[in-house]
Parts: sequence; C-alpha cells; structure tokens
Amino acid sequence: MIILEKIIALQKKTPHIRNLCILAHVDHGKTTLADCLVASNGIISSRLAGKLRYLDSREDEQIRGITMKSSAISLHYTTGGNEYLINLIDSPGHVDFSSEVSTAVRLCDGAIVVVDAVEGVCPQTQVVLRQAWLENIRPVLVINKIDRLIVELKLTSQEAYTHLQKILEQVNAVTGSLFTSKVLEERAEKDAEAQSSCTENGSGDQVYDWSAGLEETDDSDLYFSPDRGNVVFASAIDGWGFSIHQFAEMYSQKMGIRSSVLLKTLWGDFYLNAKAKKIMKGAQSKGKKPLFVQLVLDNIWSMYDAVVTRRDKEKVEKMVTSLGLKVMSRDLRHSDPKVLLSAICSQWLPVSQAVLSMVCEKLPSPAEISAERVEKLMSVGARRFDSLPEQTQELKKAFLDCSADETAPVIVFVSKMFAVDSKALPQNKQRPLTQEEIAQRREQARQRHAERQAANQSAESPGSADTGGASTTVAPASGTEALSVKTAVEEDNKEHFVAFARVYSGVLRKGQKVFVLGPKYDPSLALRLPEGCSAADVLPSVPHMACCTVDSLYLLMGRELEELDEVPTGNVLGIGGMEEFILKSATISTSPSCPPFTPLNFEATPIVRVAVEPKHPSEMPKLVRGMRLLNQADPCAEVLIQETGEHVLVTAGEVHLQRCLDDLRERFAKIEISASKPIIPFRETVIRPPKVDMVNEDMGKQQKVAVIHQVKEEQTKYPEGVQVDSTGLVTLTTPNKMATVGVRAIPLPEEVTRLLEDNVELIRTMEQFSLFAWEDKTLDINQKILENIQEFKVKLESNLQGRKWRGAVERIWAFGPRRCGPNILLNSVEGYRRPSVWQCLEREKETEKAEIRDFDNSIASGFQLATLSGPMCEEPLMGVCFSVETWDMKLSAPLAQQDSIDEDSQTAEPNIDNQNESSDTHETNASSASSNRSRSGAEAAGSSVDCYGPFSGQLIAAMKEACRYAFQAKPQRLMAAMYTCEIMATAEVLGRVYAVLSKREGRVLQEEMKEGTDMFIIKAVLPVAESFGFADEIRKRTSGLASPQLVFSHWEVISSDPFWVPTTEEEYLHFGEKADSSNQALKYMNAVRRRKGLYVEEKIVEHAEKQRTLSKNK
Ligand SMILES: Nc1nc2c(ncn2[C@@H]2O[C@H](COP(=O)(O)OP(=O)(O)OP(=O)(O)O)[C@@H](O)[C@H]2O)c(=O)[nH]1
Ligand SMILES: [Mg+2]
Repeated sequence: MIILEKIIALQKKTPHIRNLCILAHVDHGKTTLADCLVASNGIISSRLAGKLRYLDSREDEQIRGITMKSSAISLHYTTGGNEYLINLIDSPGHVDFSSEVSTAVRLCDGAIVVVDAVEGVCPQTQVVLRQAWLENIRPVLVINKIDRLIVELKLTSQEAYTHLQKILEQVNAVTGSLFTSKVLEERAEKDAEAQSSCTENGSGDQVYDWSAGLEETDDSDLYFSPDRGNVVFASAIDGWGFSIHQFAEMYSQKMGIRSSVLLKTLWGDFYLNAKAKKIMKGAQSKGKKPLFVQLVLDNIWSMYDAVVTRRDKEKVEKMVTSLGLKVMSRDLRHSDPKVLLSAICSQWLPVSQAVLSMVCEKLPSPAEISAERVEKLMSVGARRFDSLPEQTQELKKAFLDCSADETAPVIVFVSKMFAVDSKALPQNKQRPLTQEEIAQRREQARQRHAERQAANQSAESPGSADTGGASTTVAPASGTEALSVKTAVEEDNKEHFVAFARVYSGVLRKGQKVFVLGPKYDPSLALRLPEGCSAADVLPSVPHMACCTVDSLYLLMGRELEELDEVPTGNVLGIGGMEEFILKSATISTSPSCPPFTPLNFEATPIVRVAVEPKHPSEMPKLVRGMRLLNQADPCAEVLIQETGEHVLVTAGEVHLQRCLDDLRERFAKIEISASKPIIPFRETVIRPPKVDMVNEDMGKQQKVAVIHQVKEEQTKYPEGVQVDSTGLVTLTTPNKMATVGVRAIPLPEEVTRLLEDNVELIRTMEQFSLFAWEDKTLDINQKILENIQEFKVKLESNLQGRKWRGAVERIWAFGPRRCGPNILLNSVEGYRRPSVWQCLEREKETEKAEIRDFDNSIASGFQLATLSGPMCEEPLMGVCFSVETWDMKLSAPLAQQDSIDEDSQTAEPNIDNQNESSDTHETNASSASSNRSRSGAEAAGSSVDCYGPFSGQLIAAMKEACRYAFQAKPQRLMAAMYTCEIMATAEVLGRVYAVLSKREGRVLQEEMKEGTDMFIIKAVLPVAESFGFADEIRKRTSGLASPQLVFSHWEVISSDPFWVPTTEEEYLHFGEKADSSNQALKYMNAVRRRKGLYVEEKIVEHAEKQRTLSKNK
C-alpha cells in the first residue's frame, strides 16, 4: 500500500522517472537480474531473488525456464537524496519472441543490455543492440555471470580482466558499426543537399572531404566503458554487482586518493606503485597487476576462494567483520556454500544498488526525449515529416515538452494487448479490509444479529403476522445472491485485455473521452472535422478512428495490477476495456490530428504455419473466437483463413508455435484442438537449362533412351488455342478470339531476386505513387526514400546486364504477387508505351501522358494471379520474369469505344483494393482485386456481351494461363526456406552436432573457436522443412550442452528437378526405370499437393524392379 501511494506521487515527477527494459540474448540472466531489483523494493524476499523469477508469471515460462512475454513492474529507488520511479520491463531473449522485445523497446527511454561473461556477444545481443539503436534509446551494460569465470572456467583474476576487456570490445564493436553506418548515411544526405544547392548556384566543381563526418561527430556517449559509469559487473544469481564508482568511493577513503582519480584509473592500463604511493600508467608493459585486478577482482576472487572453494570458516568470519557486515548464523552453518556467499555478497555489493544508481544517473528521463526520436515516431511510412498537416506538426512540441498540464494534449501509444484473467483484475480481487471497513462490517453483523433475534422473538409469540414478512425479506436476498454468483461465473470465463502503453504527453484519466487511432489512420483527415472538436462530440465517422471512454487504468506490477485514477505523462501503464477498439497496437489521443506512431520494427519473420481444427467439429465457433483472441494477444502471431477454409496459425518458430497452441487450448478457446504438422512454405521458380544431367554427364552428349520415356517430349498436353514454340514463347488467344498474348518466362538473376525481396517497402511506395498518379493526385514522398528508390533502380540496372535485359528496368510493368513480390512483368510489346513504374523519380519533368491501352490492368492482374500460385503445387512464384512479347487486340469498334469511355471509372478501382490490402486479407486479395476489375469490365462490355463473358475477365484468365504455360515450358524448380543457426558447443560434442546437422541436410558455413573459452561456434544453414525438432535433438544428443537458435534467412533453389525422369542410358542404369527413390523435390511437391487436395501423380509399383543398382544409390 505504502509503495502504491509512493509510486503515484512519483509518477507526477517526470524528471525523476526512468522507463527502461532489460535486453539480452536468451538465458543471459535478464529475469534473474530483474528479481534482484524487485527484491530491493521488498516485493519478494531477497533470499528468493534469482530462484523465483517473479516476472516469469506464466506457468510455461517457469517450466521451460525462458521468458515468453515481456512484463513490466514499477519500482522506486533513492539515490543522492533524490527519489526515482523506475518502470522496468523484462523482455524475452529467445528469437521466437523478438516481437515482444520490439513492443517493450518502443515504450522505453533506456535499456539495460545484459551480456553473459562466458558466452559474450551472441546473435540476439547484436539484434537487441540494433533494436535499441533503431528506436533511439540509450543503453547501459551489465556483464553478468562473473561467478562462472571463477567457478566454472577457473580463470585467475588477471585472466578474467583480459576476458572482460575482450567482451567490452565486442559489444563496442557492434555499437560502433551501427554508429558508423548512421554517420555515413547522414553525411551522404548532407552531401546530397550540398550538391543540390551547389548545382542551383551553378558552381561546377566541388571538393569532397571523405574523411569528414566520422571524426567530427561526438561518439563518446555511445561506447560502454567502466570509467564512464555505464558498465556494471555482476553475478545476479549470487546477488552482487558493482560499478567502479563503488570501489572508487571505498578506496578513496581507505587510501587517501581522490575518487575522481581512482575513477579514471581503476579501469585501464594503470597500476599502483606502492613505494611511491602513486598510480602509474603502463601496467601491461611493466608486467604489473592492473589496478582493477588488484583492488577489485582480487577481493572477489578471494571471497569465492574462502567461501566456495576452501570453505574456510575462520577466514570468512574475518572477512565479514572487516567489511562490517552481519551474517546470520543459520547462513554461516548452511550446507550449501552458495547461500552463505550470496548472504555476504548481496550485503557487500548489492547488485540492485549498482544497477539502479547507474540507471538513474545514465539513462534519460522521459522529458529528455530528442527531437530526432519524436520525428521518427511521428512520420507515417514514406511521408515526410514536413508534409504532415500543420496541426500535426505542432504536436511535436507537445512530445518535447512532455508536460502534464491540463492544456497539454493527451498522446498515448499502445504497443501490444495482453490478456489477463478476470480474477487478476484489481476490481475482482479480494483485498485486505481497512480498519474502518472491518469496524463497519462488525457493526452490520451486530445489527443483523439483533434483527434476527427480534424476529425470532416475535415468531415465537403466536399469531404474529410478521413471520411472512420475515420470510419475504429473506427470499429476494438469496435470489440476488444467486444472480450475482452467476454473473461472476460468466465474468470468470471472459478474457480481459489490457493495453500495454505509455503516456507521451498530457494526463490520461479514467472516464476521459479519447480518440483511438489505428495504425493506418491518416491525420490529414482530421482537417475535415470541425475545428477544436473533441472525442466527446458527435462526429462523422473517419476511417481507422474511433472514440471511446477510458475504462480503467492500471499500474503494472509484474503479476499484479493496481487500479489508478490518472496517469501523467512519461509513465508506462495498462489500460483496460480497449479490446473492442484496438487489435494489436494503436495511438490514443485527445487531438484528432495526432499521427499514428510508426509501426514497430519486428525482427522475426513469421514462417512456421500450422492448420488447426477442433477435436469436435461442433466446437468450431469456439475455435474461431479463440483464434481471434490469440491474434489480438500476440504481437507477431498471424491468424488466417485460407481459401480452402483451413484455419491457419502463422508463428515465428517452434517454441512460439508451442506457446500459441497452449494459449489456444487452455486460455482462449478452452477446447481440445488438433494442429496439423507444420505447413512448410515453398516457392516455385524456373532456372536456366542445366548443363549436366543427374549423373553429372554433359547434357546432349548421350543418346536419349526415348523408348523408355517419351513423357518429356509430350507436346499434346497443351490444349487448343495454346501454342508453344521451341524457345518457350507461349501464345494464347482468348476464347472470343479478340485478343492474343505472347509470354515468355525468364529466370531472374539471383541478386535481382534478392534485391526485390529486400526492397518490398520501396516497391510498395512506388506502387502507391503510381496509383495516385492514375487519379491525377500526387503523393509526397520523403526525399530519403526517393534516394533509396533511385539507388534500388541503379542496382537493378547493374544486375540486369546483357543483351537479353537491355532496357529491361525501364520496361518493368509490374511486380508480383500482391504488387510487390519478387517477380517481374516486363513490357516487351513492340511499340507499346505505358507509364513507368519509376515515375515517382521523374516528378520534376512533367510525365507525358503515355499511350495506355485498354485492359492494361487486366494483363497485370493475370500476372498477379499467376505469380500468386504456380503450377507445380500452387505455391507463390519467386525470381521469375514474365516478358509479354506480343499483345494483339481485335476489338470491334463499338466495344473499344465503350471501354475507353469507361477507362476513368475503371482506373479508380485499384486504389480501393490497395487501401484495403492488409496482412490478414492478403491470402485472397489478388483474386478479389481481379473480380473487382472484371466487374467493371462487364459494365464496359455492356453493349456487346458475348457468350464468353466479360472481356476483361477473359483477358485476365488468358494472361494467367499464358504465364503458367510459359513457366512450365522452362525447367521448373522448388525453392526451400532456409534457417541460419548458430550453435555453441564444446569440443566433445562437436561431432554429434555435425551428425545431426548432416542428417537434416544442413550445411555448415563456418566453424570457429570462441576466444578465451573452449567453445566452438558453428554457423550453419538448415532447410525449414527439416528443422522441426532440431533444437530438441541437438540438446538431447549433446546432453544440453549446445542449443541452437534458428532464424529465417533466405530462400534457396532445391537443385533436383521434381519432374525428372531418367532419359539416358546412364541415368536409367543409375536410378532404375521408376527413379522414385531419391527425388527430394518431388517428395516435397507431392506432400504440398496432397495437403492442398490437388491431384498427385504417383506411380504405383506394378512390377517391382530387381534392385540391381541399389549399391550406387545414395
Ligand atoms: N552462474 C550464474 N548463473 C546465472 C546468473 N544469472 C542467471 N543465471 C542462470 O541463467 C539461467 C537463465 O536465467 P534467466 O534469468 O531466466 O535468463 P533470461 O535472460 O531471463 O532468459 P530468457 O528470458 O529466456 O531470455 C538460469 O538458470 C539462471 O539461474 C549468474 O549471475 N550466474
Ligand atoms: Mg527471462
């Protein structure tokens, strides 16, 4: 209670608030450290700190020992006479949950980055440093698990010092590379500006100073160094930790050296010259003990030596008294020396004090938010900050002021929604009664008792009319009780969602009316609303905006929630009753011109999908509801209903999947469900004709054994109206014979595919620009993004060289599927000119209205459909270029006229499609787009409807078919999704790690020894298809010594041809006539086809072959 009041008071003192999260690689000790900090506030006992893992409140978190959800707690801390409020968020370290890290980082101003002293910088450490960097929040460092250096690695204090130096170097190297790339970027920007102003002035030559920038920019704040006070050395499990400040204070009294001198010299190449009583430089070259070793590490080492290794009671007691500590005798007698150790150390060097005072001193308060960060938070997508409406730009000041004034607009960002049991809500919790309440109740009870006695007495007296009265008063009472019990049960079953949020400006109050702005809200729409309106007014409906009343506000206290009446600016909080208005994230404001915050940076790609269904089909509605709730409660899980009617769950990895399924079973749907095996995504592509066949012989050398298989040469499989020439050009005519298209499929170079994949956002922006241009509107694009587009174009050009690709980049018609995918539609129709996809780059020169043929859109739609699902197993295409080489129209005159009149109305439509394009509908988006357009086509063809239906629909279908045949005319291949993994393993288990990897078709890229340890780091790639159970298998085979983390990396072509059949004598000898033994690609393809209910061509063994060639098979 006292804590709550104190915290409420502190919430109003913005400069004394610190919002921070703990970030690290998995298992580096975040939650353990958080325990120590929580214990310092007396919320848990300090004996249990590190064992309880208080912030891991879920059962599965406790069982598996890893954090899965980030959770927040508010603490208070006093240092230097000032009281601080610390809003602490513990985040998960496992890659599968990195989206939880994004949601945490957004709400903070600083971060504690924890690094394991033995493992050093690991992949996730780099990722979280980058995330902190991208959000412009300031980090401090805790090097944890120092005890492992003493107890496990048995390093001497001198060796440990060298080791710690290396770790610091590694961490700083990561920060350094982030910083350098940013400075270079900024410099490039400046150069570009200078250049443009230069050309305006007309002066031609300019001298570039390439060295400028890096030296000028001050980066001293950035790096971690103990003498700057932003590094703490700790062992969270043993409860101790220190920064060199503490030792500097300690020794300045003891040795009479100024603490400022000690601060500068305690870390680094300094030593103590005992004779001269001076601190000298050059410990290393003179072979002396550095000060840090002598004054700091040696003390700790001897403590461990006395307590843990030698268990020397006398020495321990001596040390304890000399440090002026008190240790309980039961700790002294405890059989586990670790108990004694932590009892001593947590008094001597309490980790919470070291960490919290560093946090208060080094991390910024919410009021110190930088203008740069504000602009970043406010710029919506590709729009320039200065292109936002004026009222919106004015809000920047509110962010910077961070004021809790009545006049300040309220701005709140919700980064995720999390589910809580209704029992856990403070309203429904039984709280201890206050003294007055107890007195009141006692009084009530006494009265009741008295009444009952009076009633009894009157009942005893015969002939009393009161009996009936008494019984009637009882009856309704029990009735309401039953009713309230019932509603309570109903309430119990209901999931409550609490929004995880932070106030950036103003004061959020209970009962206040606010606007809830979705991620796609456009602040310029606010201009249409009456000026000065508020959420309480009756307003016309605006897309992605809702008005609601703030239901309840909570203080987040780990497992508990406390109710609040108001939350002033700068605080992290929970908001109840928002589930109707917010799906995953949102912005809340009292001003309608507030922009939605930029979307969170998610590092993980959701890739593992399963189809789920209820055990009992009748429970389908419960499942649907459960999936909806799950979708809301998890920042990164996606829930889709596929065209086939399957309910699909997409997750970031195996562990995440497991957690989602558990949540669904036990929490959201509360039914038994069965999940399919993970659905593995594939891509379809074409390649250049291979030069060698399956037995590595040059193609074309041998004689084909045509007698055995003519299948390949089958020309007859093309239906009427389709012609395929020997070069793979497919010509197809619409059923009404009005139009003919000729299409060829060409494999894109690998680099181009990668470029397209990496620049999806740019392509989307370009697409949007083009759509605006159709409507004669313009879209303001950020200068930086324009430059990126230009750069992207240049890169494409340089990768599309050669005769075949001449001028190709200019002739790009569309990207697909979904208009931004890794496939290209090329306009190679002679004499046909259309607006370029690059038109946003040519804003200055008025784009001449290019000739645009009717039904241009239909061709593009056909392409979108064809690339969305390929002919092999209806998976999306990748890395394919479709070049339209001929396109003839034989339109009858009236029809043509009709269509060109109708062109205007038709062109407006794609825009609507695009607006609606959201992640949850994308499965069916392309088809709906096409149906939209065919509808307008139907109107167009109105007067002359032929028996084949609307013409544009025919053209779409013809184009789609043409693409499919063109695709099939080339050598087809499947592409598999690949994970990269880094495995840390000791030399003994290395062999087994390799065995598991090769069994699962993994490929080792790199193996190196981790400096200063006996660990090897293996980097490998592994197909997603083979990855299920991989982490478990590795852990089992190596007795838990190695545990890999899988991160989606890229798509890779599977080299074997799924349609391959032996055609040469050699191949026939090698694989046998049926050749069904070894085709991995075919197995994958058929598995997908079977799952989708498509026809699977399988050979049934009628006459088993003699297995004469088996010995050669692999
Ligand atoms: N030796 C030693 N072990 C520690 C220390 N701190 C934490 N551990 C152990 O490391 C393991 C992981 O600790 P957690 O605190 O759960 O790690 P985490 O970073 O929260 O892990 P995730 O949340 O899953 O990413 C536990 O078994 C802890 O007991 C330490 O200072 N020394
Ligand atoms: Mg944890």
